[in-house]
Amino acid sequence: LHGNFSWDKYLKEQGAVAAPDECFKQWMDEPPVNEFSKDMKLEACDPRNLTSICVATVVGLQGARLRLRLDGSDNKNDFWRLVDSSDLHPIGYCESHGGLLQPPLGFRMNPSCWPTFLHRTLNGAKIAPDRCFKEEPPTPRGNHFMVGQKLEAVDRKNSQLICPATVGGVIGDQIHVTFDGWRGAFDYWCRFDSRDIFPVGWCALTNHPLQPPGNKGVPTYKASKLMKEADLMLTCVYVNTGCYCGGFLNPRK
Ligand code: MLY
Repeated sequence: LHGNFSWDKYLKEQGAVAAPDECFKQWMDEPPVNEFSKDMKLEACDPRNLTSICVATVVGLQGARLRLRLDGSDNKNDFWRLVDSSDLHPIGYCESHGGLLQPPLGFRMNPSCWPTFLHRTLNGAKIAPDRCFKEEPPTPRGNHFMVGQKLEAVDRKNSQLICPATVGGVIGDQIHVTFDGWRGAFDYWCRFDSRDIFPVGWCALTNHPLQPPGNKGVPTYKASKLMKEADLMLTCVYVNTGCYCGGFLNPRK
């Protein structure tokens, strides 16, 4: 149970089934524990420039996810990663693999300031210990999703949110994630092994908030009843023929 939303009740109401756990990359039997804490620093791939590894700071935590901000970047490009994401590494990873830490895309300062900035940002910082980083789960062998199955999915336009969703389509390695109760503006296609989709119950299991379904799109029972009433109302429009009605209404009809 999550706030007022219960998957059990909802699945029954909808006559729908949850996509089986085995469809997902994410573990259900042993969800990763979030051992990070706020202000810890780590290395992360720059989501806007995937070949760069940058210094990141944990600015928020929710369930098994971290809200990250790249050091030297602004606060408008925060992003979320699971603690078992392969995009995350302890400080020192890049250097020990022969790489150099890069300034983030949109570095606020002159590029020539980067070495000094890097030195200062790490000096005396709270460094995330190795034990915080969890192994990435194995990838299922193929795409076993089926149209109509329910899941929990990250709203990529509001990536702090995880919401009830339905598989709207399956093509090759891709599934169409459609958000329950929303008209389609948030829907997206992703690979079956995406880190943005989770089995029903994942949020409850990892103590992450789950949004309730929206109230748009496919009308609920109550909404369709109201719409029928509105239709009936439209069949009896009383016109005061003494008034000027404007160009759309003929008072003589
Ligand atoms: N304020 C935004 C939030 C929409 C969230 C939709 N997700 C949950 C699918 C809006 O109403 O557009």
